[in-house]
Amino acid sequence: MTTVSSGAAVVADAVIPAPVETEPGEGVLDLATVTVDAPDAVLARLAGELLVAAGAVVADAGAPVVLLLDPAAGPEAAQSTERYTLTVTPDGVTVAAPGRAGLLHGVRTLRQLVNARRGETGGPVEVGAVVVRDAPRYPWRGLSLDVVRHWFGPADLRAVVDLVGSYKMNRLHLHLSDDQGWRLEIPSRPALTEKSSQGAVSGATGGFLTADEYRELQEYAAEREVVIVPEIDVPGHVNAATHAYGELMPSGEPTDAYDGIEVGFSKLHLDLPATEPFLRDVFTDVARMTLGPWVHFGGDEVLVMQPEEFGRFVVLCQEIVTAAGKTPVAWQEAAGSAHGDQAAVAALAASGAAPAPGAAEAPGADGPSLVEPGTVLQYWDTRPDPAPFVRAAQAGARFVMSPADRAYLDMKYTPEHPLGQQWAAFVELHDSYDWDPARLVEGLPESAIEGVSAAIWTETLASRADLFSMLLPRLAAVAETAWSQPGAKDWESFRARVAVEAATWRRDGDAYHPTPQIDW
Ligand code: TNX
Repeated sequence: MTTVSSGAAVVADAVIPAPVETEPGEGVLDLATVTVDAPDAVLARLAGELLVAAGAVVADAGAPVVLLLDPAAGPEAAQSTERYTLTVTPDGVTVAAPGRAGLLHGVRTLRQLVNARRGETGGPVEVGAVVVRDAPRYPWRGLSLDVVRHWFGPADLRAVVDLVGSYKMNRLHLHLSDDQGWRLEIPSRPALTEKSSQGAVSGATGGFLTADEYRELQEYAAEREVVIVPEIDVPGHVNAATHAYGELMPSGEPTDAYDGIEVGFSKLHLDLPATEPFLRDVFTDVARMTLGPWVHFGGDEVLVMQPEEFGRFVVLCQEIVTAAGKTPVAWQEAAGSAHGDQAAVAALAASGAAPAPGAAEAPGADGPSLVEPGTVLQYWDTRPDPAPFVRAAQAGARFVMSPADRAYLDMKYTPEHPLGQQWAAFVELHDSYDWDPARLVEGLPESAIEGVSAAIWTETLASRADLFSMLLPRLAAVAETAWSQPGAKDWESFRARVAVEAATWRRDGDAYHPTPQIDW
């Protein structure tokens, strides 16, 4: 980070994720009253809202905040379409960017600069003169959110969109089906939500997005340059589906509803006549209802299926999603890796279930990869042998990195933490900050890495406060790992910036965990 500090300039102490380049100037701009000028009315409204949140008033005659499209904006040589240049002088603000994402990012940076000067007690709404030139390291910077184990409805989801957007993250991946519930209306398969949407873990109340609510959420996110990535998890994690449709079971009988938190016990059966039509109906509907280019078909933790059948599911789901016009996304197992927790696999096999995949016999383990070029694999379990991932990358797969011991924000901060799980690690703020996505998987070329996603599973998280207290402050750490170049990251600087940003969380009433790693 080429940051030069000067007097009151607090750029280096304010902006998360750390920008590429900042150059403090002379003087201060009063932003108590602003006039926003933007290429379209939506951008003008959103920029106004961000500045109002920072304490400004939007009026016809205030300090000019001008958003303008400019292909030359951003750091020299930056290629990302999300790059921007923010210029503050004592006379006004200009945000220049080649596209609307960069314009929003510039305003998000400005919001943090104002917040940093304003502090807790509501000091003057102003910003020091500065030029910030910025661009992301990776194109995919996201959060994966489980809305099955506990249900989070449209208002919570909009709050999450705002949160991820504020740290310049641009994907919200929603885990919409699992053993405990089905959370998205599927017009061709109405029983999924009629029969399987009301449950959740430990008898909690479920819910689902209607097709209209799903569209509205995607539009809300798209305005903020956040793409919703829907996940329907198959061929495991499917008890909500087999509860709704008995034809998906060899017995023809629907399975019982499930409100526990075990994983890996349920599965579809590819050789039943009902299975492929079910997959085609569901994924074709989801693709039709989805504005963004991706559909996630899951593929994780099928602990009770033969590798050969699992491989055929992977091939079929890629084909269906692609035929529906979307790019497939799947968990890392689709590369043919073994499940990392061999003890769990053995226990399930011993319980009478079918033998589970082992590393040697997993599909694609030593033959050609089953993954098609362009398919996005989400890496989460750091235990398996990396060879299948390297082969998938050679076959053209793209990788989104969600290492559970760093980026799973449902992991407890410490052994004493009241919420969360601990199977992967205790993940304190420093753990979620101090890692490099390009150095996780031995032999995986950096060019195969599409980006980074934090993930939060909600077995133990029942309210928005639970959720946010696990996300904050760690989401900010993952956001910086996804956006900022390794050389721009600095733990001490990050600690200071988190303490500054916390004023915003307190003002907005957002729950966060007051980790002792920060001088709050
Ligand atoms: C593993 S991560 C899962 C989820 C659980 C999570 C809990 C992944 C692809 N599968 O089903 O909710 O652990 O941390």
